[in-house]
Amino acid sequence: KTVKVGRALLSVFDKSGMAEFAAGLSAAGAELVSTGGTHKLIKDAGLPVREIADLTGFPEMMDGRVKTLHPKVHGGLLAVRDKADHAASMAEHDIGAIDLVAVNLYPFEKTVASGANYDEIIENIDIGGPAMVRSAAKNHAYVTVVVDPADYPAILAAIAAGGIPYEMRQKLAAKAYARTAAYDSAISAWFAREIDYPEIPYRSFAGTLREVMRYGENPHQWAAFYANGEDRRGVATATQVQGKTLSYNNINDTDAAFELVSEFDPAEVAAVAIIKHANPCGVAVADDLLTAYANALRTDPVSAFGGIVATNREIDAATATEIVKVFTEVIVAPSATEEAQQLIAAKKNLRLLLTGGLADAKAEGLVVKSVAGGLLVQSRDNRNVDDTDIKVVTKKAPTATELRDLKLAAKVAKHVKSNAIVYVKDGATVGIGAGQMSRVDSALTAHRKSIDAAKAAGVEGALTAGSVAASDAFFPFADGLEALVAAGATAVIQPGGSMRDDEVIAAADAAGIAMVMTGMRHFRH
Ligand code: 93A
Repeated sequence: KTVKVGRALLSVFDKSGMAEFAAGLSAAGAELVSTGGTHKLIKDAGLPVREIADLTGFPEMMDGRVKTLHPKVHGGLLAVRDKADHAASMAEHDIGAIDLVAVNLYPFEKTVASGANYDEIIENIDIGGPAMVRSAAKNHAYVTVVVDPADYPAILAAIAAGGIPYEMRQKLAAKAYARTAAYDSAISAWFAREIDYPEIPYRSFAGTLREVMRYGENPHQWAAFYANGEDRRGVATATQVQGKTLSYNNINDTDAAFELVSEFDPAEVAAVAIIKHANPCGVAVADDLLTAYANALRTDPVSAFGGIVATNREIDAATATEIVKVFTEVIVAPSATEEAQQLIAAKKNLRLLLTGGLADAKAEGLVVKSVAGGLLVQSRDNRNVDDTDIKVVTKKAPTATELRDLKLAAKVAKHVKSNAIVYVKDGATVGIGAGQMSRVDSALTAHRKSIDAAKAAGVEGALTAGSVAASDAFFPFADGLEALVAAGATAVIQPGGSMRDDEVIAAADAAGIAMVMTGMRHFRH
């Protein structure tokens, strides 16, 4: 499976390292064929080398636009050596095999960066180079493709050691396609800027265009929705049964809602999440969906207005009846009964998205975020604490009911923007503090809102009284913990790991509450 190089085709714009590489190939017995400038360099180095025109029987023409675009080149690169009909075609048309291609492309990106004019930039779109690179890379079973001079020494070393191994040719092929992909992306991006057509560059890396939206996060922003081919249930793969077209913000919020309910196994429990601006404003689990919805809604009925509702089980008529009473933008669920769909259909604008199942919460995947001049990429936060990770750190241990609620609070906190504080009581959130710059403020905001929610529910005091609370990250000082205690929390779950963990544990003991640490942080920004 190793390959010896009988013939090498060398055609490089960046000629660094080429004289040495050509000398090494030549010394190993390879016949060298080359294009204009590269040919001159190799010849001047005193090495035997053929001109490409000699191989093709055609002159380089049209200012070099057509020099290697010829069946004698591409046939020599693409032929499957041990296929009889390919071999017959080679013999019939006098096509000789080419075993190695070293190409680097016209400097399109540099030409753009230099401020060159339109015609100069167009002339620097390499056609023959990428064509050879792609042919050679496709036929890596036989052919070695080199697009980076930094790889020359390793290739010469492999040849000296008996031939270029298959694994090395595969890696070089992958690198080659990465180069031609980036090259074409650069061309497309330049074009789009030049002609003011911004949605085009995104097609090349973001996947398949689903739709161009009326606008983005705000009416003056352009926006589009792409499918990335990932086989994941959710807003990108769901069927929209009814309602208006989804907006940019709807899609973002619907995703947050569905990812949250996908954390809960429908065989164990019914779960409902109500989302506003990508943060939950109510989450509950129960034996049935109707109860879960009612309890989720109680957390913050004011914010639920205009929200997104997600469920982890099929929507039944009873739940649909309650959902449509509140102005809701989107409902997303694995499925909905006929009757439920009819009830929802009464609200013409309300979107109903059916996903056919839940998303795999444990699946790997990428999260991409743009920053000025770049992209940040990370793996999804696909983990939750195991029971074995949960360590009681206070004198008091949580009761079984508290522990169940603590685990729910921690799961919800994972889906709340940091700093996140989530109060839970009896399987439902009773206060959610999101996105504050201080953890104390998140604790206080959630408490204050729970006083309003208590009023709306006709309950004395705050809903957080007698609740448990989760924090997405450790408490840097005791004050955050003390705010939870003041809100009425009787047990707390948090990752721990602060320099002042001792002070925080002491404050919990002083207040007589239970606290557990998980060792797992869930920042979300
Ligand atoms: O103008 S091209 O797109 N047409 C071609 O047929 C062709 N073949 C090789 N450019 C072509 N090349 C490019 O020429 C190579 O990709 C390389 O960048 C350059 C090497 O030219 P020279 O050897 O004349 O310096």
